[in-house]
Amino acid sequence: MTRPDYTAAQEAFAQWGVDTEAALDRLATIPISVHCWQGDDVVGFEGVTAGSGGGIQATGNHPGRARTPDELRADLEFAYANIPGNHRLNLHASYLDSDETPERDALEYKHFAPWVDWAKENGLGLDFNPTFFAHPKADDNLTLAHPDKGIRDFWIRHGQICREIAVRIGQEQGSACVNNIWVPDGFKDIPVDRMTARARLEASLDEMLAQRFDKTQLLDAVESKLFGLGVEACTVGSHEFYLGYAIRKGTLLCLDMGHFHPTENIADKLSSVALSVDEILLHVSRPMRWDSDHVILLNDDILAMAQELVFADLLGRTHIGLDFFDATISRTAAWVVGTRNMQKALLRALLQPMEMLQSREAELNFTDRFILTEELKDLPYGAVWDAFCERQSVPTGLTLLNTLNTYQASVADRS
Ligand code: RNT
Ligand code: ZN
Repeated sequence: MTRPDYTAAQEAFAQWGVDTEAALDRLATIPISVHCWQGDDVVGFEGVTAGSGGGIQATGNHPGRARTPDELRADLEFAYANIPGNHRLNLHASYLDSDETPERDALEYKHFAPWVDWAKENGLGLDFNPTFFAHPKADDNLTLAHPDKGIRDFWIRHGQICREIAVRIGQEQGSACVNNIWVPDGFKDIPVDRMTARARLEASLDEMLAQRFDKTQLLDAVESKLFGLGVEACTVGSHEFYLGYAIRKGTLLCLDMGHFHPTENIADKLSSVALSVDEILLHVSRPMRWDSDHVILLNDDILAMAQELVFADLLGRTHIGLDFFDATISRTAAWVVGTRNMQKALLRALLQPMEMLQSREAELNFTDRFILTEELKDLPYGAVWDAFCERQSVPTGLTLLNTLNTYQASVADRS
């Protein structure tokens, strides 16, 4: 049954020439790659409890951290059941599901096969990441750029086998698995030879990526960063490094919203980057003063990102992944609300009278653009979102609150 407030909203948007049904249909086709690591504070299942390393850190000790693959999958099933639409899971190599304890350079597809089976059963796509942190061979905060060839070779091998695992996942699921490469490499204090470090990183990446795979099965991405804890002075894989690398080598470029100077507008980068690389990967995140990986809010940064994706027609070649982790609140609530915020932002963008706005700008009628963008903020987006959730049988409002709290209570005795 169509609710009266949706019918009223539909009419309100129709007056602006916006078809809410078309927006809802489009929204339902946009997958979000939900990151596995929000569920357990980036610990993983290698039997290591030393924390994440590499300058990334989940803070807080809220009860309910998933300790096993089964617990993480149960939490994810709950989360996906409360997120409208069909989505993906972004898995890190440290989240293997196996009784074996292989070293990072000895991982095999079989260690991830339970995830693939589960993803198939749940209609989820899978993405993948080699794990270049939280490991003794990464303690110098150098991996692919390490001066020691033995350490570089270890990580090159890890990267190679992760690509083999990812391509197999792509074959199994019948669509491309995005394999994102982020390394923590950098220097705490001012280096005197940045060039050699960057040349090493490039050579290692070249070796890792040398084997060609079918792009319908595997898409490699590279993720830049401005700085991290412990590598304040220099990150080897900077934005310029990877932008150039992605353009020259034909990989995807991953833009993490926490990996730039706090005043930079990440949404502004999309159109520039999209002129030079075919496809983009996003790590949608919320930095607060630094790369703090707060859960994303429905704030201006996210709205701007979604609007650029829609207005620049980039949804077809942008993979939307999330990257946040907060252990001070319910982890499942963080997943659900954060992912829904990305969807809400996309819905708002899809509900804009884009051509009207763009034509005013093309006419240099900035006054109209200003008036219109402000008036559009008052349109009844919430009623359209509610209709989306209702059709997809997921709760909203106080029912959502109760659902999230009930589940959280059911996992709170995990120690
Ligand atoms: C770290 C990067 C990276 C990680 C994940 C766990 O700063 O953002 O993407 O958060 O790989
Ligand atoms: Zn990231």
